[in-house]
Amino acid sequence: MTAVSVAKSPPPVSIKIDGEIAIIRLDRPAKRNALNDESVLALETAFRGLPERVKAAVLHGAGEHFSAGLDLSELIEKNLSEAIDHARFWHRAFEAIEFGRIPVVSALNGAVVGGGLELAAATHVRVAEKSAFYALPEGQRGIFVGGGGSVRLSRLIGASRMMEMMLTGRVYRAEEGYQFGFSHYVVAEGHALAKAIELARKIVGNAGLTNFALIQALPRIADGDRASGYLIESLMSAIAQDDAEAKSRMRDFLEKRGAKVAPQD
Ligand code: 1HE
Repeated sequence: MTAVSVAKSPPPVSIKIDGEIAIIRLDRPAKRNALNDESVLALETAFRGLPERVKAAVLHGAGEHFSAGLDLSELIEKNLSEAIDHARFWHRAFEAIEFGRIPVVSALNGAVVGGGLELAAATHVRVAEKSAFYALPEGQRGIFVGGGGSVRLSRLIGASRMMEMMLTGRVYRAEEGYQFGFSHYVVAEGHALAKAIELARKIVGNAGLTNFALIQALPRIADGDRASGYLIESLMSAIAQDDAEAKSRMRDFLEKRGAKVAPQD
């Protein structure tokens, strides 16, 4: 028997932990960070496996593009039931981001398209560089979104704009996308990662219960009926204010030690 040496491809996702912040990078720049099964599983594993001390994460892509979306070389091989499983697998992985333990800030550049846009939509704060562009080429590829886009993007940018993007192949640039809610910031080329890390540092400075309420309670309130929303809000706000951390922060302000609210750059 002859030994066959199999060249192992480098991991599609890398993780760096810097104190309370995890920096997670899509690492297939040669394929424009297209998301194959291995990448999606690695993302899920990365987000689910973060150590307790990590309180926020930053997600970005290696190279000139955040992500070219689904690795099209994989979908072509799937039958009907495999394709359903595939979408459910993406849903599970992206849920680990949107409804995970910690807030996630994404740094976007170049292509943020298809499944890459669906991934960005699962993050809580999005910082785009001027090069970022957004599209849902699924319409042109003869398919539909499968990474939770019909649920998340229809809420983020509106079902009407999502429909228009997919029907016509519209590509939005960073500045336009900013106006429509694709990103919360637009920054100069090469600055998104630093800005995302700066924002993650602010986020970890919040009380833990506030961050919990924002990522777990708020989206459910927004999705639900008003009466349930008011109920959840009253419970959540009572729980948060009862915490020693909240009481000490409020005392700090009243005793002139807390920061005032001021516009920032
Ligand atoms: C890919 C993919 C991909 C690049 N799957 N291999 N997504 C799309 O329809 C977007 C398709 N990609 C593009 O339009 C362009 O590649 C980009 C605008 C993102 C970048 O352009 P460029 O000129 O910088 O790169 P390139 O030369 O097009 O691609 C470089 C390599 O990456 C090349 O492979 P190579 O082996 O020839 O070097 C490309 O084939 C490869 N590549 N994008 C596979 N997407 C859960 S449902 C979600 C459904 C979707 O996401 S559909 C949208 C899919």
